[in-house]
Amino acid sequence: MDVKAVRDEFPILHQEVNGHPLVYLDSSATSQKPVKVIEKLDEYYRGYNSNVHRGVHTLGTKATDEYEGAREKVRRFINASSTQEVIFTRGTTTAINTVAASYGRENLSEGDEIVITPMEHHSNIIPWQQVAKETGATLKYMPLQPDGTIDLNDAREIITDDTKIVAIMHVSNVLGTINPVKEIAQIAHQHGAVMLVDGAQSVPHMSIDVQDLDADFYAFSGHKMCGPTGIGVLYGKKSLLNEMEPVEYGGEMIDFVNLYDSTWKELPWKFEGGTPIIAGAVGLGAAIDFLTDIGLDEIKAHEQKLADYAMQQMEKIEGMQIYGPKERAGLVTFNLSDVHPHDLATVLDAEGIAVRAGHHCAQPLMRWLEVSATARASFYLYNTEEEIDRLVEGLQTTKEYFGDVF
Ligand code: 7TS
Repeated sequence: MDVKAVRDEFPILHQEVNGHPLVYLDSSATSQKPVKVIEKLDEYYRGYNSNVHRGVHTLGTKATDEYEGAREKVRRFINASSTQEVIFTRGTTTAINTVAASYGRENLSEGDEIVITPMEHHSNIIPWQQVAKETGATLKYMPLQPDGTIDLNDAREIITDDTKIVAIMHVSNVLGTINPVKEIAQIAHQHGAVMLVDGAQSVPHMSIDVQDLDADFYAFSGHKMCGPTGIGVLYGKKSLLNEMEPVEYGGEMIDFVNLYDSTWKELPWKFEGGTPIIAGAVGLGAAIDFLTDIGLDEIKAHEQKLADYAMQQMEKIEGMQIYGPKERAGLVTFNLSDVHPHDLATVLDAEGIAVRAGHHCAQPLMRWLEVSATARASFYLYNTEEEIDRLVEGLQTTKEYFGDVF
């Protein structure tokens, strides 16, 4: 992969921040956008902005073709068997909430169990807490190994015939752990449970085949994969989605509306009430083209190299504590002695280096790690080893600045 050529596609990267060339190491929060995506949004708004599925006028037809064309691109990208299984949502959070509010409410009752892990993002915890409270189901946590991985024996133990839903992240946004979701889905299915995978941190970085994983639901966000904000995807198996009630009611999702009752459109529109996220979907389609042209395997290999290099360099720094397993996705979460991560991120920002600091929307995981917060450097296809060198220099500067805690 020619990283320089890739970087040329991202206008935002070519700027100075606080007098230094920007080093953007916060792609797990949101990725930057290539020219192709920016231009696609521009083309949409300048050329054929119009509502979809409604009129017969030319712009409306073009917008509908582009919107539905983007759905087909998503289908191919994750190897869903049909576009009926691809529902556009606002993001991962909305996708998971949709499953909890629809499938969860309809299929859970007292005595049933939902299994998640302590490493989940809040958006894969709270919807299950809420639906458990509403239905009387019990929320259970699969334990983690000391290095932040899942032992399949623990999965076999905690998933039982009482389990109705297993909801697990594919890649941890904090630890970088790559979870064995295919194997866990198999265990879930042996017990008649359905498996939801939070793919927010996997889809942007590795090739995903939902049929091979045999996930029943798979959720992800466009903005973390070079697409616009405000668009995401809920993949679901047709047999399950067909049985589920919509969560939002209104225009676009109906077939017939009578005074006291109505019927719904077929999949996937049944779950897309209201004017859909047209520009977002069209932009996501362009992001998928961009990522596919480069190749997900190339992207994964590049990030792997960066993560290995970052770990190697960072481990040499005295007072460095890195969290998570050795085998990891392209991110490094850490603390530097007793420097508060927010102070650390502020010093790095003064050097033009953007990292995330805080609890990363994973407070239960912070408690499991016995910290209140951490810093995180996350990598994507446009990052370089030179940028990691800049990070390491920045961390040395931080040490000098807060010398008294070392
Ligand atoms: N699941 C995981 C694993 C995530 O990392 C995130 C966002 C979400 C769900 C929610 O995605 P959204 O697009 O619906 O907001 N993670 C992060 C992060 O690590 N830093 O900022 C957002």
